[in-house]
Amino acid sequence: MERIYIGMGSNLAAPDQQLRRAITALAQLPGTTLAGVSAFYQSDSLLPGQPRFTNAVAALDSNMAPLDLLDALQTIEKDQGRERHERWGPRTLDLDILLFGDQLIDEPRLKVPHYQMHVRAFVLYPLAELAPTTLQLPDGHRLSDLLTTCPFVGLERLPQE
Ligand code: A4P
Ligand code: MG
Repeated sequence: MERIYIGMGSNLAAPDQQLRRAITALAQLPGTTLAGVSAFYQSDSLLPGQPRFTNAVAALDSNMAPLDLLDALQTIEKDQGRERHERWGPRTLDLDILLFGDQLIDEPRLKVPHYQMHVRAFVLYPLAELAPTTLQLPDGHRLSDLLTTCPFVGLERLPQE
């Protein structure tokens, strides 16, 4: 079993509903338990001219292999109507593997830790709701240090229902 953190994002077609549907799908993955979900956060897109994003992080305990999990995440994205026209285009659902236990993964299809998680408030603050701030990433970064260098700016934590 590995503790896995998944970053979720949507900026099309009722983002909150997209995330809720994705959470249900994650909980149904084989050999996997949903261990927690952060609050939802809104922020402007990093890419100008795109709708605002809703983001959240989910914690999974799973015995799936990393590439099998990536395949499963891409199937969930597809089921929820994601069309890959262009990289970085607006998306109904983006599922990224942020951390996979303490594994460093460097495969053509999969790099873990996720390459941009260190500098993204919409990843780090929801992650900090689920993981201890003493968490050390396999690349040596400590979550508490990343939070210090990445201020909570432009992020709106949505009230939970
Ligand atoms: N891939 C490699 N490593 C991973 C990983 N750890 N998890 C590969 C998931 N996939 C990984 O991803 C492209 C390829 O990355 C996959 O085929 C997989 O083999 P993609 O999801 O098809 O493309 P993408 O999402 O357009 O690219 P990417 O790099 O994930 O986009 P970003 O950098 O995440 O940017 N603003 C706000 N506020 N919130 C957001 O969530 N997201 C983006 C997207 C821009 N601005 C944003 C947000
Ligand atoms: Mg992605």
